[in-house]
Amino acid sequence: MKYILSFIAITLFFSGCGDSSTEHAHADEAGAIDVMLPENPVSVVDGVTVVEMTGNDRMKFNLESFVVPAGGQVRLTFHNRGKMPKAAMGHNVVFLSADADSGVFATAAAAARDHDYIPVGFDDQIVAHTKLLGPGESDTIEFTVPMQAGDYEYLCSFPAHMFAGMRGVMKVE
Ligand SMILES: [Cu+2]
Repeated sequence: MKYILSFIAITLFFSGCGDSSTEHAHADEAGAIDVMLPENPVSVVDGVTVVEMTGNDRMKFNLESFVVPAGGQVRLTFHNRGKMPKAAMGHNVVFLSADADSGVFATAAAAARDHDYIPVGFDDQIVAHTKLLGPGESDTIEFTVPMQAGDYEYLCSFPAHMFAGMRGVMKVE
């Protein structure tokens, strides 16, 4: 009986942690950095949409989507919260044009190691991108949102990361 009870307790413990594998459940991994992050990763300051994006060793962005006005200005800071070396777990954020095929792009990017996984010849499919970041690094970019409303995919172009879920959608309205 004692054994069964502890089994139930363990099951409850794990199911409790399960799906909430968001930032707070793993705050111990990130330490002080989490404390510095604003509660809302998207805000509007003087008409500019300010986005605080993070990536981690589990190949997750903190944002699956966000909304921006067509033709507006975005200031995005991307921070790699991971600890693994850049060569094994580098991250970037690449915003694609509305008509780009993210699967084709990611496949080409995977072969572009000498260009930090930004494939040559795809400039017309890229709205903006950050640098490829190693652990603890940050990069801030500013870009103008396209005038055309629609869904613009973003992804990490490090090999296999998009397919592992490191992707999202910028919704232009
Ligand atoms: Cu990545």
